Amino acid sequence: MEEKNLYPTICPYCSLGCGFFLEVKEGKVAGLSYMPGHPVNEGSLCPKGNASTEILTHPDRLLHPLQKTETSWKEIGWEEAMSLAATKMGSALKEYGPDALAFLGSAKCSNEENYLFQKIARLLGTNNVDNCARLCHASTLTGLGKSLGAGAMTNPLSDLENSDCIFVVGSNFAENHPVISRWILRAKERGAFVIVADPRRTPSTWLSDLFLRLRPGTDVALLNGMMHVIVSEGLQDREFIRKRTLGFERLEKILSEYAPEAASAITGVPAGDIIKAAREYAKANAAAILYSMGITQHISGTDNVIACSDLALICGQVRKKGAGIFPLRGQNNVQGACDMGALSEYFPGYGKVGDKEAAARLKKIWAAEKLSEKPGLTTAKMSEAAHAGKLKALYLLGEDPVNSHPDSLNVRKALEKLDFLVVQDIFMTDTAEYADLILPAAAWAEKEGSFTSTERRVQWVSRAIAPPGEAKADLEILQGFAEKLGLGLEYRDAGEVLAEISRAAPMYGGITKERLLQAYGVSWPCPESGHPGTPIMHTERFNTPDGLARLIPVEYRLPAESPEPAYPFLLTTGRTGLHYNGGSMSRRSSFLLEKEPELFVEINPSDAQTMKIEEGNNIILETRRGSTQAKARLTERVSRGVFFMPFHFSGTNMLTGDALDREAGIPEFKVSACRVRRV
Ligand SMILES: Nc1nc2c(c(=O)[nH]1)N[C@H]1C(S)=C(S)[C@@H](COP(=O)(O)OP(=O)(O)OC[C@H]3O[C@@H](n4cnc5c(=O)[nH]c(N)nc54)[C@H](O)[C@@H]3O)O[C@H]1N2
Ligand SMILES: Nc1nc2c(c(=O)[nH]1)N[C@H]1C(S)=C(S)[C@@H](COP(=O)(O)OP(=O)(O)OC[C@H]3O[C@@H](n4cnc5c(=O)[nH]c(N)nc54)[C@H](O)[C@@H]3O)O[C@H]1N2
Ligand code: SF4
Ligand SMILES: [Mo]
Repeated sequence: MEEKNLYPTICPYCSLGCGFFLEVKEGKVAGLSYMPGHPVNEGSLCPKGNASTEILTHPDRLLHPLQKTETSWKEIGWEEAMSLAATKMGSALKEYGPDALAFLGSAKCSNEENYLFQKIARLLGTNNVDNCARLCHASTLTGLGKSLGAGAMTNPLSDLENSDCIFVVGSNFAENHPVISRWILRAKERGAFVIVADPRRTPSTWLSDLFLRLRPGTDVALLNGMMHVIVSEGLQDREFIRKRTLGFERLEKILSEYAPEAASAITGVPAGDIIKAAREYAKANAAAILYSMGITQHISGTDNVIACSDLALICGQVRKKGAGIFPLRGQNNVQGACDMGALSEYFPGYGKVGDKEAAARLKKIWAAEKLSEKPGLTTAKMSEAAHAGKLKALYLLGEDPVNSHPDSLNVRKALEKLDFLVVQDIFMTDTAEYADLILPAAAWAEKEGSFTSTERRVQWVSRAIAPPGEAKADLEILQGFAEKLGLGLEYRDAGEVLAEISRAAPMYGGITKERLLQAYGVSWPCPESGHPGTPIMHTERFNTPDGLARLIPVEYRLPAESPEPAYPFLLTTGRTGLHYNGGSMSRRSSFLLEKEPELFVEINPSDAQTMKIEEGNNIILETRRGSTQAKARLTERVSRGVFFMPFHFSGTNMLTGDALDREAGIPEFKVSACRVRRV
């Protein structure tokens, strides 16, 4: 009998990049074992990581290419599928021009796959390529891009252990990035002070020394209020401000309007707590800011991120151990999908679309005659263009917009309007139901490639088992498609694609497959071979042209929707620990589904009493967009007047609206006005 082999791999769920070993016996996954040496998780995994192998063998896996017929689906061969995809996309291109095509990349796919995907789009003449970062950390790219010159986490996750103060703003890390709790707990053991700003009580707020329960969407007022205290008490780092930043005077001017009492009136946080938080953060030897969707998914997402960065910069809380800004990314490869240029406004390595020099570099590497200079459509704009009849064909790689994009009834209508939709996924999704062609993809353990975690750690995943049925690695499918379109794109394997990436994206300059195969990967920027990688960024200079960070004043603005007589409550959406995003993966884990089987909505008990709603009642939530039914869960986790609903089961995004942050194009998933009734 064959021995049990161990294959090192990376968890396919969230962005932390936790490592473990797949146990493979006779070509099949027999289980997993822990990897105590891994620098991020030291062997530990959260429930999703532990349940991750279940999806590999799930009976719902897509096994064959499927073509839509009048009544259902027909299995077809790969040759026919590739011809169909190329003919349909090709004829839309010929008839309507390149901008009638769009490509949604996948934060669940490898760097090599996303790189090839955006290359196909751009060689066809369009920048209409995007990925789910648009719904997630687009405001980090714009906000930190402006202030630090790079929209990425500054320090490694394990460095949180060295922090003396950890300020968490709009992140429920204990449920959504559970493994970092170990580093935060170690910091607490050393005496660190933990502050959490969140409208809800969550397992993360339970770990805090100070809980700032602010009103949804008021973070700029809170952060400006803290900066007001710091500057008026002279706690800022004057030398750092003078030597490494520009713009302090302009920032200082607007802070005068945010005295603690004024900030308290907007946020609902007691003025004394704002003062306490400001002093703890500014006086700490090393203080870290951790943030995530609670501040990015607002129409003021970019402003929120800038305010976090301003706070860190005026206190000099960057460039050193235990300090820094930690935007907790979401998907296992959302950092990589962005680095690879699966974004409408950026080429690989963040060269700006429209920048002549960036285009010239890329044209040389690709031996391309021409690249479009026009920024492409972002996710939301793709939907608009489909409605307007301007977008004709969409290639969707590993994303489930029907469950994950805002105003989903409208998304469904947009998908119906397309002449041709191809969906490439590991499972049949609610979105795939709208496809003309479905392509079955191999899951992470069934293929090889690199993935970049939230701390910029690029890690290699090797193929441990064969994909089921006729499913193929995404890279292979994309190459087949490109070949039919006459684009060439012949690469021996993912390693050869990575070699091209290292030329196209300067921060990957020294990263090769061979190097990644040595323990636990490398953190970019790694500009040339032999470079050790960069765990802490901005130690000497920022990524701006002159090396200085920008302090940028931002003002508090109201969210797009506020409670009003017809919709008197506030709905906020997000996550729970046991499910994942649109649910296509986690709802297929019996382990996870058993513990969290259905859609629920959190209601404050006093609101429930007024409306005669009891625990477990089915209730209907309505917004201007639509209505959804969910089980009532009575809990003090939410304040009066606020409802919380996760989006892991179909229906939640029928409620959310498509108001966008102007710069980043991110939707305001965190605030909708709603009303509620019993079924
Ligand atoms: N278990 C699990 N883990 C996940 C995921 C998952 O679906 N399930 N998804 C992954 C992905 S893609 C992402 S992006 C991350 C997201 O991880 P998180 O950002 O932690 O997720 P959310 O639950 O969306 O929101 C975080 C917190 O923001 C709070 N919040 C809401 N509005 C506001 C506000 O106006 N201000 C402030 N300060 N806080 C506010 C919410 O109450 C919530 O506690 O998680 C990743 N990890
Ligand atoms: N209401 C509300 N909506 C939200 C949010 C919120 O907080 N509230 N958060 C937003 C955020 S932060 C995000 S990131 C988005 C996430 O939005 P999506 O990216 O749509 O979320 P997922 O459900 O993770 O979808 C990933 C898809 O990839 C497939 N997949 C997995 N592995 C592979 C693979 O190897 N190859 C291929 N081809 N496919 C694969 C999965 O089966 C799944 O269908 O949702 C957003 N939507
Ligand atoms: S914390 Fe994230 S990467 Fe780690 S095991 Fe859990 S889901 Fe996987
Ligand atoms: Mo995300």
